[in-house]
Amino acid sequence: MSFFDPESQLSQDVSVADPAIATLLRRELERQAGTLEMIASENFTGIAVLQAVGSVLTNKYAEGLPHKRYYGGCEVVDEVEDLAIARATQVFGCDHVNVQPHSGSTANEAAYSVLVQPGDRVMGMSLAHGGHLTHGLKVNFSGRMYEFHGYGVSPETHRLDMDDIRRQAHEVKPKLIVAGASAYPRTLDFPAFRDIADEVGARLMVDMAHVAGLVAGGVHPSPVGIAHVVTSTMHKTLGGPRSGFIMCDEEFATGIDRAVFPGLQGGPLMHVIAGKAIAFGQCLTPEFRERQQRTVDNCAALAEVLVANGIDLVTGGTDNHLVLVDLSKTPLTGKDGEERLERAGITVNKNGVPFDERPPTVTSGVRIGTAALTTRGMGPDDLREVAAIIAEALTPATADADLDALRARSGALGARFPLYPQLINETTPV
Ligand code: DSN
Repeated sequence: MSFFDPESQLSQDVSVADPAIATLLRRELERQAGTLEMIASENFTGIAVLQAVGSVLTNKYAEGLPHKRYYGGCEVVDEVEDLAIARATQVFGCDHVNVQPHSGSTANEAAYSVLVQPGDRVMGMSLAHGGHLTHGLKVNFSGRMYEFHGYGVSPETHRLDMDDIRRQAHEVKPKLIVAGASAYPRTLDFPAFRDIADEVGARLMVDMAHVAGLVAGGVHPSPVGIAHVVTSTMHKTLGGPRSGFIMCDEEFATGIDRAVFPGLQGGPLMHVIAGKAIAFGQCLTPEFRERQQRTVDNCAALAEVLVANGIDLVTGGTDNHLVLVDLSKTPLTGKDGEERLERAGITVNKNGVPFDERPPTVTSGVRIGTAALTTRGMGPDDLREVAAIIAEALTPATADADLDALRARSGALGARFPLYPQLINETTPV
C-alpha cells in the first residue's frame, strides 16, 4: 500500500491525524482574531505566505546557493530563491542579499562573523535602553564572543544623542558599530552613525528588523547604501514569514554568503524562502506602501490620545510604529500593565524603560505597536479608540470588572476588522 492512500495517516487532515494539535491551531487562530494584537514585533502575514510556508518545499534540501547546490533536484527551488533575491534587491536597492538566514539572530551572527573577529570591540545599543539581545547582551552569544560596549539614550531626552555616541566611539575605538533597536520610538539617524564609524575606522552594521517594512514602504530612511551590512527579520513591520535576511555591499557578498552557509546553517528553509519571495513581491505594491504609511499615522494617533489621557511615553511620542509607555511614575509595573491590557483584550509586552530600576521580568514599561492592527485594516480613528481603552486600562483606579468591560469594547472594535475570514470559516484549522 502507498503511505499516501486516502486512509493512511500521511493523507489525513490534521484534524484527523492529530486532533490535539488541530485544536491548538484553531485556538491560536481564534486568539489572534479575537484579541487586539499590539506586540510591536508582530504582524499578520498574508494567506499566500501561509500557503508557501505550509507547502511541499519543506521537503527539499538545497544546501548552497541557487545553481550551485550540493543536492540534486534543485531546479525549482533555485527559481524560488532567484525570485526572492531579485525582489529583495528591487525593494531595497541593495548590491547583494542573502535570503537564507533562519532568523534575525542568525543573520546578526553571520554578519558579525564577517565584520569582526572574536574578542574585537563592538558598540551596540544596550538592551536596557531599547537595543536587542544580539547587540551585545552578556548572556547572548554576541556578548560572550565580542567585547561589546553598550551605548544608551540621553538621561534628559531619552533619545539617542549622536554627540554622546561619537564621544564614546572615540574612547572605545570599536571595530564595528551596530545601529538598530527593538524598543526605540524615534527615527534612527543612519548617516550620522556612518560618519561616526568612518571617524573611528569602524564598520557600520544596521539591524533594521523593526523598521524594515517602514523602510520598504518609504516611511523611514533606509540604511541601505549607508551601512556596510544590513540585517533584518521578515516578520515585523515587513509582514513576511518568520525568518531573516542580510544585505551588504559587494565587497562583503562572498563573506556573508559563506558565513550563512556553511558557516552557521545547513539547508535553507526553501518553503520559508518562497514566503519571503511572496512578501518581497508584495512590498512593491501601492497597497503595501499605503499600509506602512498608515502604520506610522496610526501610531501617531495612538500616541496623541495616550498623552492626552495622561499616559507618559518615552520621548513623549513616536516617529515610527511603536510607543513605549513609561509607568514608573504610577503604582503599576510593566508586568501589571501587560496583564491589565491582556484582560482588556489587548496583547502587548512589558518592556524596560531607559534607566529602569525594575528587573526585566517586571519592568516599568509597556511596548505597544500598530503594525498588526494596521494590517487588519484599522485607521487613525480606530487607534484613537484603542488608545482610550489602553489609557483606561492603565489607570491604577480601574478595577478588574472595568477591565472586563474594556474587553467587550476592544472585542467589538476587532470584530469590525475580521482577521483571516477565509480561515475562520473553514473547518480545517489552518
Ligand atoms: N524579540 C523581538 C522583539 O520583540 O522586538 C526582536 O527580535
